[in-house]
Order: sequence, then structure tokens, then C-alpha cells
Amino acid sequence: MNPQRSQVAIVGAGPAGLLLAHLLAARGVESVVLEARSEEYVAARVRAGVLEHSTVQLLTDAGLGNRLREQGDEHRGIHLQWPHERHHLDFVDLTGRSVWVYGQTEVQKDLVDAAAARGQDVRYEVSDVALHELTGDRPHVTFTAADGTAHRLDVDAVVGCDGSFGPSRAAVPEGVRRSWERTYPYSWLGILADVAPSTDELIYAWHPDGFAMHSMRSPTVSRLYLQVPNGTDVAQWSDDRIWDALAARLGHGQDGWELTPGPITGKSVLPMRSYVQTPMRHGRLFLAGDAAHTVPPTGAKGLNLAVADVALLAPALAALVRERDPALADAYSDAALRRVWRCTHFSWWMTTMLHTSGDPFDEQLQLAQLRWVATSEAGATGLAENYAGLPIGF
Ligand code: RFL
Ligand code: PHB
Repeated sequence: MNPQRSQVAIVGAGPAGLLLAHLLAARGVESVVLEARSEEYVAARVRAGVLEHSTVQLLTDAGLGNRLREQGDEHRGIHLQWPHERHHLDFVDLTGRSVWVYGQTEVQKDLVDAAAARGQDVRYEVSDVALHELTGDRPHVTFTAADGTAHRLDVDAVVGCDGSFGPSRAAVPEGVRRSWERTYPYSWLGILADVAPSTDELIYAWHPDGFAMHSMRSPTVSRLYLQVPNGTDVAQWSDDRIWDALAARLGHGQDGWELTPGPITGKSVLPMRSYVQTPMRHGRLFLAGDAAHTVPPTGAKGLNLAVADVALLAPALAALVRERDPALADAYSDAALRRVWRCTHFSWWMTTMLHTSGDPFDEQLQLAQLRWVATSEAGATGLAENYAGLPIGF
């Protein structure tokens, strides 16, 4: 066993883990990041596309905003639609806050580059990560490195940033942790296509055949989604079938709007789930990002919540390990969970308002709600405030 010492062990090199390491380094706190996958695998995962106002602000303040501001696309709002009607909700007019379209792959690349530039210790392709003595002052983590050697890392604090499938959430003992979960009766079929977006800003569309969304990654790459039944096999969806369904649900031909199809470069089916585990702290173990909570993607909140968690956690850990002041660390779980539950509600609300369940009564309620949100200033402001994002620390 090769023993080593650091101040903080971070499990997971996704956006939560690497951003936390970055924010800790800026406060003079040393950390080691342990990641199960390879650097290339983590960098290539296509996921989130929308950054909230406060996420952009935080990344900019942390010195990570240059490429975002050059290559990202600032959006004033979204289009909300149902058959024969499309409404633009202008978040800037409604709340004074915009959002940015900048893929998670790009955020990840910026974080990896910054980590390399400051000489951050990141161990990729580790296995057997196990957390020990979490309720004492000196927890430690054991793992097997990529070359097969066994290691022990002694630290002051361990942070689980290892997503929905990592070991950290289960390291909180059964009698201590509590979880809440909702599985939705539908999934998303997502595609990436080499075609210019047919819209200036994202379109969220309710349709009796199911929800559809038009997002984008760049002036030449579009990202689109279709509601499909759980258990759908992508092989059943030819490119033509996908484009036909998108055209029908997004309203091709209505008021002169056209959806331009193009070559599909990626196709996948994503299940939808809401999940929250509490508390987000147990002794010297802290959970952040998807390790503690999952939201369905309809509200574009997952990555933003991960960023908000580590924004709270970095100063708390710095005070704990540098000044031995536990006040912020003690407050972390409750403070983070206030925003987590707000975003969990918003994501559930967007999801259940926009996805069809086949129940005719539910459909009329959804349409009534959509009409109110799109045409009442109070309704539109509620959506805008949550979508553009509540302040970190809300
Ligand atoms: P991640 O990104 O899952 O990273 C966790 C990391 O931990 C590693 N890991 C381990 N490492 C060591 N040992 C182990 N035993 C380990 N087990 C796991 C994993 O390999 C991984 O590298 O979690 P993090 O950092 O908390 O970040 C969360 C976000 O990735 C996630 O919430 C978003 O992608 C969600 N999401 C969206 N969020 C938004 O804010 N806006 C969006 O528009 C948006 N769209 C989306 C999304 C997620 C999607 N999918 C695929 C789930 C669209 C999609 C399609
Ligand atoms: C995306 O671009 O992938 C995206 C955008 C908004 C969402 C979900 C996903 O709500």
C-alpha cells in the first residue's frame, strides 16, 4: 500500500469534481481527484447544454470563462409551444438574467486544461475506490491505480463527486441516509446532427404524440430530443423516422417555420429520474452534484446544480481544513438542499407539464398550464426565474 497525504480527496473528475478542485486550489487547498474512467472517456460524454446565469458568473469569476464567452451562445430565453402556437419567453425582460448554450463537453475541456495548467493531481482509470473512517478527523481513501498498484490517501475531508453510480452515496450508513425518488414513465431519444439549428433559441414543444425539444451545440451542430416509451431500442428509430417525428412535433410548416434535417452523428436513449439523498454530509464525507441528486433533463438543471453545490462547498472546506472552522461545513447540507429541492421541483414541473401520459384529462391540464405560463407575466416570470437560475446560496 503506497501511503500519501493530501487535504481533500475528491472522487470523480466530472464537472463537480474538477470544478471543486479548481475552487479549492484558488483558496490554497490541495486535493487529489480520483476518476474511474479515462480522461478521453470523461471528455467525450455528451450531456448538458445550458448554463444558468449564476453558473456563467461563477465560471467567469474562477477564470474559466474565456472560451465560454468567445464560443458560447448567450440566449435571452426559450420558445414554448404546443400545436399551432409558439411563444417566446424573454428571460432578460422578465428577470434581467440570460442563459448560455455551451456544452458540458466544453466546460469539461476548460476544467481539464485549467487542471493541467496548475499541475492538479488527477488519477484517471483508478478502481476499487473505498472510503474509510469518515466520522473521525482523519478519513482515508483506498484505491487501485491504473498500473495495478494499491494506494492509501489520508486526508482531512472526502468529497463524493462520483455521480449517480459511484460509491460515495452508499458510504453514508443506511440508518443515516434517506432518499426520495421518482421514475418517469417515459425516456428521451437524443440525437446530435451535423446541421445548422433551425431555431435561434431552444424550442420546448408539447405535442399529443409526445414532447420534443430543439437545442443546439454550435452554428453547425444541432441537438434534438423526442419523448419515447421506456425500454425503447434506438435500433427501432431510423434517421428518417426520427426526423419525421421531430418535424411533426416541432410544427414543421406552421407559420412558415421549417425544420432542416441533416446527418445524425449520435443517437441514445436516456431514462428520466428525480432522486435526492440526504444529508449531503456525513462526518468528513461531503456529497456534491449527481452523487447526491439527479433531475430529469427537462429543466436543464443537473450541471448547474452540481456547480452550485461546489460553489458552496469550496469555501466551507477551505474554512474547515485551513482554519479548523466547521461552521460553513456544518451548514453545507441544509444550504445546498434548499436549492436542490427547488430545482427538483422545477425539473419535475417542467417534465410533467410537457410530456404526454396518454390521459386526456392530464392533457387538458397541461395545455391550460402552458397557456397560462406563456401568456401571463406572472406565469412566464416564474418559469424564467427558475430556468435562468436562482442565485447560488438561495
Ligand atoms: P458526473 O458528470 O456524472 O461525473 C461523475 C464522475 O464520477 C466518476 N465515477 C467514479 N470515479 C471514481 N471511482 C468510482 N467508483 C466512480 N464512479 C463514478 C464518473 O466516471 C464521472 O466521471 O457527475 P457531476 O460531476 O455531478 O455532474 C453532473 C452532470 O454531469 C449532470 O447533472 C448533467 O449532465 C445533467 N444534464 C444537464 N444538466 C444541465 O445543467 N443542463 C442540461 O442541459 C443538461 N442536459 C443532462 C442533460 C444529462 C443528460 N444525461 C445523459 C444524463 C442532458 C442529458 C442527456
Ligand atoms: C441540451 O442541449 O442537451 C439540453 C438543453 C436543455 C435541456 C436539456 C438538454 O433542458
